[in-house]
Amino acid sequence: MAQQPITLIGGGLVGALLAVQLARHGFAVEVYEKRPDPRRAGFLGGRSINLALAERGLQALRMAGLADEVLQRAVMMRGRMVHDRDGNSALQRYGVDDSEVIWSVSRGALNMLLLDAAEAAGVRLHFGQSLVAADFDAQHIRLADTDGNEREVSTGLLIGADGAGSALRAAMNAHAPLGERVEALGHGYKELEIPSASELSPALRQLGGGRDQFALEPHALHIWPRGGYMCIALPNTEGSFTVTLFLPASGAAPSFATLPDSTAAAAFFSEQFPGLLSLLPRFAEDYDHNPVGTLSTLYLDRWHLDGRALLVGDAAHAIVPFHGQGMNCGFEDTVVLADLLAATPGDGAAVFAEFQRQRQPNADAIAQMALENYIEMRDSVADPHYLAKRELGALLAQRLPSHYMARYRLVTFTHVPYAYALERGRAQDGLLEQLLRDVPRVADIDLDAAVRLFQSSLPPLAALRHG
Ligand code: FAD
Ligand code: 8R5
Repeated sequence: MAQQPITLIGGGLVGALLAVQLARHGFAVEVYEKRPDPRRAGFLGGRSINLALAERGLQALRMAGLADEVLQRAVMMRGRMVHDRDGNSALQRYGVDDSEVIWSVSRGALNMLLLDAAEAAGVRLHFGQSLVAADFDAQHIRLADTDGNEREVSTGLLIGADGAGSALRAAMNAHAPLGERVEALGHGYKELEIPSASELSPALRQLGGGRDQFALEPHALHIWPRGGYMCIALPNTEGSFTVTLFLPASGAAPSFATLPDSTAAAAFFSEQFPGLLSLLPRFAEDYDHNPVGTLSTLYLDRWHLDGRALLVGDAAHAIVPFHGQGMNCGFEDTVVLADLLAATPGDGAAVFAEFQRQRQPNADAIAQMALENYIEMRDSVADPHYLAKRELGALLAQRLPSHYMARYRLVTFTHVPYAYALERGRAQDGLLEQLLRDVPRVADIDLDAAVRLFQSSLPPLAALRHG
């Protein structure tokens, strides 16, 4: 098989999974990863950072034969647990039943599993090798090792999976402008940790029993919506939770600018998140040591340089985190790209152009929906009109599943293109608004008439594939 070898920059989540898929298709793949091998040097002792894995990402893992192994270490999240100011909480299910759930997975563990799979598939991994420059005409890249020593290697087809701050993107952009636009959200985030219940309260350990391992309901994504900002928490397998505070970066209080240290932040938390604060014994250390992360959306006019180099994952389309789809979207990229390359291995230019043609409208759509979901999470989840729409939607989903599926479910539990979910969601939302404008209380709505309205206004839903 005389296929052109492939040079992948970045062995993160997308790079490692793409490497597995390409190697399985018979390509020779080299991966250059900036950081040391996490399986040796380690995520051990570091903070546990988790991500929500949904159907799109799961499907890509399934196709690589890795889904079961990943799910074994994942924590099921059935819905959002919304915590109000008075300390009450209520679960809003994400789907109709336990077949529609998302999964909390450890980034470190997932990355290591993918690297193992890549190596087993014959991929050659090079760690501590950071891309610093690329010569696209001569087909060379320049790499720096962890001591700063540089060397040049010749490349095959170049693919950049080196994340939101992509060095390959910078090199491509210097060669021929990609039309890069970065839109900062203006909000940042900070991570905090809720230890497992047994660590939180040694007394609980004495009582024994696995159920008390978690300080909060483990099978949920927790949200403390507060209007202009919020906290969330995702469960870890060991019984701890990773909490993330999302807040404006600057401007009037509260913002990260007005809460520069844990003293100011503790006063703020005791006012806005008192129940949560009591679960954060290391609040001061976490707040003072963990950096404020930035959030932005990346748009490019071009994802590739003819047939010579292509960007995938966050390097091509970094988005804000509020739909929990960054990794899921990147994993979906890997399946599309590996299939296109396998079908036309000799024509990089055609494959890269076709990849962008297929994926960019969908990347733009999930970028938009992720921005919208921030408003929904921090604000609308507690809004009566929003809850009425949700309730009416749930009734329609039961009565007319051929014509109504909530946008969140289309994004999270199906494989329909993101652009379709965005468009369909708009149309459905317009009809729900229309129904509730005439009859504001869901209980008073004539469901038969609602069903007829949806049937006459919208085509049946596109073929819906569930996992
Ligand atoms: P990355 O995972 O960032 O990997 C890039 C890799 O390239 C890294 O290993 C890096 O070391 C390497 N690299 C960088 N520069 C160079 C260089 N010059 N040379 C060589 N290698 C280089 N998505 C979800 O779907 N669900 C979630 O719940 C979710 N939660 C998130 C939580 C956090 C805290 C963050 C930050 C993101 C979250 N995301 C989530 C988004 C998700 O992490 C990204 O979309 C995903 O990791 C993108 O994968 P990637 O491989 O493109 O980039
Ligand atoms: N990313 C997520 C959702 C949607 C939840 C819902 C939201 C943390 C930096 Cl903010 C966020 C979701 O609509 O009820 N699913 O998965 C993951 C999220 O944030 C991740 C953990 C995150 C970047 C910090």
